[in-house]
Amino acid sequence: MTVGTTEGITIDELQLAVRNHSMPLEGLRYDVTPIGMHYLLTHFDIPLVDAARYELSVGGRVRKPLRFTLEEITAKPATTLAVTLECAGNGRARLSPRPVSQPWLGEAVGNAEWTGTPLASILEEAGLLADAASVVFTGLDRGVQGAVDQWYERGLSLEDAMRPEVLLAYGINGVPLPPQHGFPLRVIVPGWYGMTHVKWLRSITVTDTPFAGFQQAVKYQYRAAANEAASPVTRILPRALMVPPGMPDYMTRKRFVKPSTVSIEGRAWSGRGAVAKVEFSADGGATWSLAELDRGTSPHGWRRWTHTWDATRPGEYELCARATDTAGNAQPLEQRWNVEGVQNNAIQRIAVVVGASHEVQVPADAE
Ligand SMILES: Nc1nc2c(c(=O)[nH]1)N[C@H]1C(S)=C(S)[C@@H](COP(=O)(O)O)O[C@H]1N2
Ligand SMILES: [Mo]
Repeated sequence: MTVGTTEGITIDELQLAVRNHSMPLEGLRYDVTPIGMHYLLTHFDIPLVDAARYELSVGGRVRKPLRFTLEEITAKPATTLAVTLECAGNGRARLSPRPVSQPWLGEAVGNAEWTGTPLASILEEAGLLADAASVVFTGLDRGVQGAVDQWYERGLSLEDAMRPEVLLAYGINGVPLPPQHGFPLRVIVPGWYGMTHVKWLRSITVTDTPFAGFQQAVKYQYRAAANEAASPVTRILPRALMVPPGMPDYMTRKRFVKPSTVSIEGRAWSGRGAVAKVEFSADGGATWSLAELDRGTSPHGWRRWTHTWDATRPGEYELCARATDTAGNAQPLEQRWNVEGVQNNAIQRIAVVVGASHEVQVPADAE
């Protein structure tokens, strides 16, 4: 099995990267991420679903197996929640050797407003049997991964599935889900990494044993080395990102800033507790100062942070941000390598040149 490469991005990885996109960092300026800017990750193909013929089935260890049309789901009590979604593989492409999969840099995130009906009430309607222990969500998309022919499936323990914030969502930012985000129905599990939020939901199956399918027991496992013990990927580790200041170089995205006092802004989140603090560094993480943190608009969504950077002295800088959550998790300065390249929440680093505008070297081939 290929676990990593130190070579340039392959055509296979590029193929994944152009199908699945991250959020441009300037998207951090919006409290609610515009739909087209929200990151996207689809393992196989986006299925074509006819809403008029769509049905969700609920079965397994329940008293009364049920089927719902989309109309029946949308007629149920609705909740709207702002939720930060992040792919577990965010940051993967910065590891060396690079685990071969979707080559994210650090921007596989978005904070959308999801509308749906609580999953718990659907499970209660079906009636859980005494031995119900786990809930399996199956998508309408099928493919081969790790030589296994599979429908995209993930499970949750019954306890996690019954949490009141877990939704069967049919809306994003006030409109029906677009095809790429799971039309007509998906799972939203606030606080958990992206793989949990099953799109194009076809069925919910209650089981008496934990789910052990490919995307659960084989993938989304944190392993420091191929032969080491695995621990499952679950909730999102803290991360802060900033909007890169000034203007970018087209190819390198290095920033150019005039000597001035610069307002820095960004967002921070954690699925393991509230964000407790965000720190800012202009010297590559050698010294830190506390940023100002907004209250945020949702317990499950990111929070805006700001900092005033004294960039009056010309020179080269490396800007960093670091989030710490109320559970005491802080972002590491360096990436921790692991087989799948998951849970990489090392601090963001942005190279900035501060110079008088006539000193700023804008590449001649800028398009
Ligand atoms: N059915 C299905 N659901 C899925 C996936 C998938 O490939 N198929 N990808 C998962 C992964 S790994 C992520 S990170 C999120 C991405 O959600 P988004 O594309 O709406 O941002 O969807 C999850 N749900
Ligand atoms: Mo993901």
